Amino acid sequence: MNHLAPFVTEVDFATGALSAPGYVLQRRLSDMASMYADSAESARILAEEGDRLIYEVQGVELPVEEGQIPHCTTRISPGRIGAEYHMTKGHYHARREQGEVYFGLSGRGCLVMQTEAGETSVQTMVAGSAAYVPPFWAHRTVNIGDEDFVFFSVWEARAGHDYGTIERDGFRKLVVRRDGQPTVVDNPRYR
Ligand code: PAN
Ligand code: ZN
Repeated sequence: MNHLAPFVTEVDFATGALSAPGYVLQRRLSDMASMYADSAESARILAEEGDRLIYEVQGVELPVEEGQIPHCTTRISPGRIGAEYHMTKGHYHARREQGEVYFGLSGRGCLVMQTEAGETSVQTMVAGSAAYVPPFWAHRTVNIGDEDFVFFSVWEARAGHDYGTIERDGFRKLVVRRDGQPTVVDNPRYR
């Protein structure tokens, strides 16, 4: 096991910027166009408006081994693709028995979760919300506000990310704007 020296990272709550990010990752519409229910609207935006930034992740780089605790920020820009709010891709942990903690830093979002057994949960997060993603729950975040939604995540290094299951099946629940309000609806395309 690597013996690391302690360190502190300063976090800008409004933007999620880290003082010394080990990595910065950007997800644009083209990286996830097929994940939105309104794929025709994804295609129209890409053709007419360009490849908009949906979210950015900034994290510390740690060895992938037992006992290491990676942490990062995620900033989701405000906006919608059709009725569906900007969101992360979402994933199960490759090691399903690994949970995670999210902490809201600014803005307003939803944490959409589900299990392979068919349970679903959609929780609202604001600045100061500490949300627990238990083992076995896939998780996706959605920006339901008019400003950036920013949160901090902490997980175990060996959890790993299984994106393929969600890319194939989607989430059972979507968060869409209906009558001007964020509304949770069934995903008509689920599996
Ligand atoms: C988070 C997510 C981050 C980006 O740190 O990785 O919010 O979402 P996607 O990974 O779904 O693109 C986390 O859950 N880590 O395990
Ligand atoms: Zn995760």
